[in-house]
Amino acid sequence: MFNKVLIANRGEIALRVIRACRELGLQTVAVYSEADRDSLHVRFADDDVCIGPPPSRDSYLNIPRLIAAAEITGADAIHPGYGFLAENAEFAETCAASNVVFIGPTAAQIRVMGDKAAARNAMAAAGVPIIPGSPGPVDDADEALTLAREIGFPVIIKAAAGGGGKGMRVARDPEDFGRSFQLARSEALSAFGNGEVYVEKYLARPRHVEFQILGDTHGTVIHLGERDCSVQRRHQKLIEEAPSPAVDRELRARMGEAAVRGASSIGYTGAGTIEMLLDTDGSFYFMEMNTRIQVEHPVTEMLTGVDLVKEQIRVAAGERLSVRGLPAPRGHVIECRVNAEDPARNFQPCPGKIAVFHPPGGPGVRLDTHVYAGYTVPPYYDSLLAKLICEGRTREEALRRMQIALESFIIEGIPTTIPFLARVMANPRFMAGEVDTKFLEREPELMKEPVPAAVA
Ligand code: MV4
Repeated sequence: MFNKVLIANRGEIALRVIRACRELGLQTVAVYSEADRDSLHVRFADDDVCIGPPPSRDSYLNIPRLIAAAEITGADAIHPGYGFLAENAEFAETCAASNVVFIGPTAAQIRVMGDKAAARNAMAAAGVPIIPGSPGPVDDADEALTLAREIGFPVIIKAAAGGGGKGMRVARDPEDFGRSFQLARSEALSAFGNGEVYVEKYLARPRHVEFQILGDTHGTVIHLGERDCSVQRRHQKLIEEAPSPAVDRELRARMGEAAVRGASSIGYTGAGTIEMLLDTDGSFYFMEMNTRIQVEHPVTEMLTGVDLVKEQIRVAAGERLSVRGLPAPRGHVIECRVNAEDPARNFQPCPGKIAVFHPPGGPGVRLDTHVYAGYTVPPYYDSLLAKLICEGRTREEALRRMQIALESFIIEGIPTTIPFLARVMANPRFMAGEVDTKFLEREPELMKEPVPAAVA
């Protein structure tokens, strides 16, 4: 087992990893930019290193500085968290070359899953259902149109180097195709420096259902059930829940078996997530594989009782998984991401000083946050303030606890998405579990602050 772990991240996930390290009796090293000097992850770590000015490229994304921080503090492992360098194969390789263990999968596994077309092919080879589409990238418009006709319209054109919804264009019919194809290619080229695109059958109202995977270096690969992440805005997940209202035991077994088969086919080690699209007819298809711990990992932790971050650390140290399979499900879990954004102003980020902070609590309530009264949210990084997770014996109980927790969650000094989240939790379609990836598109009034009732 390691002696000292450097957390190459900030915010709530840095605190989360520090907690897991402390439970395992490991020393911790925090790295921080000048903007994060007063952050709690610096305060709670055993050691800390300032790695540069606020811009991420000069701090949290700066590989030489992170490796140097590990060397001067004697860290023998690095946990990348999520975002930043968590899925950067070069970082994983540089750690290995510097004799620092990268807590995550191998660079090769990161690389293959980072190329969306290569990932599709790897999954297809493992017999995982993939969305009907082109066998690989297509660069000729006429060839692509012929493929689209074979697949059947509507089709979606996706960037091979893309992901997270960037560089995607839907073509409704042959007349629409040429323009959509060229637009997707030019967007992919400008966004990723790689204009390669591929064509898929377009699913009109899919759910985003993802399976949590754990693999160790002794050949064991398991899944820990699914999370339904369909409530998204511009491909940013806002609300996640488990189990999915649309997945029953039989479907869970089939999807889970496919997810494990896909991960096993590349000998996956560590924590990972197989993202799938679940169509309205119950058919499911591989979408992407994330080779990191995800923001929404607490949903699975609260449903299964498995500490995913401790599992990551144990696996990286060569130990076996401490869980052998999916524990008997217990109840229901919902997570809301609380962001420093203003729903009334198109969710624009609102950094600034938090004047008042009162966290919710009570049975079944977990809050993962790094903020506190007096903390100043910096403008340089993502706007996540906290993850509020509520569990219950039933979905109704988890939902009720979430509604009450949101009402008692006080943050003053900056706008937050709490009022918006409270509206979603009271929305009849959400309460009925009738959501898919277009849910927010169909409920535009959720984005608007209700006009205060006229004073009589
Ligand atoms: C799709 C799709 C429908 N059909 N692919 C969005 C981001 C990236 N992960 C892939 N995405 C989609 N791919 C086919 N063939 C719809 C989406 C999609 C989506 C997927 C999951 C969660 C939210 C979404 C929002 C818009 C579109």
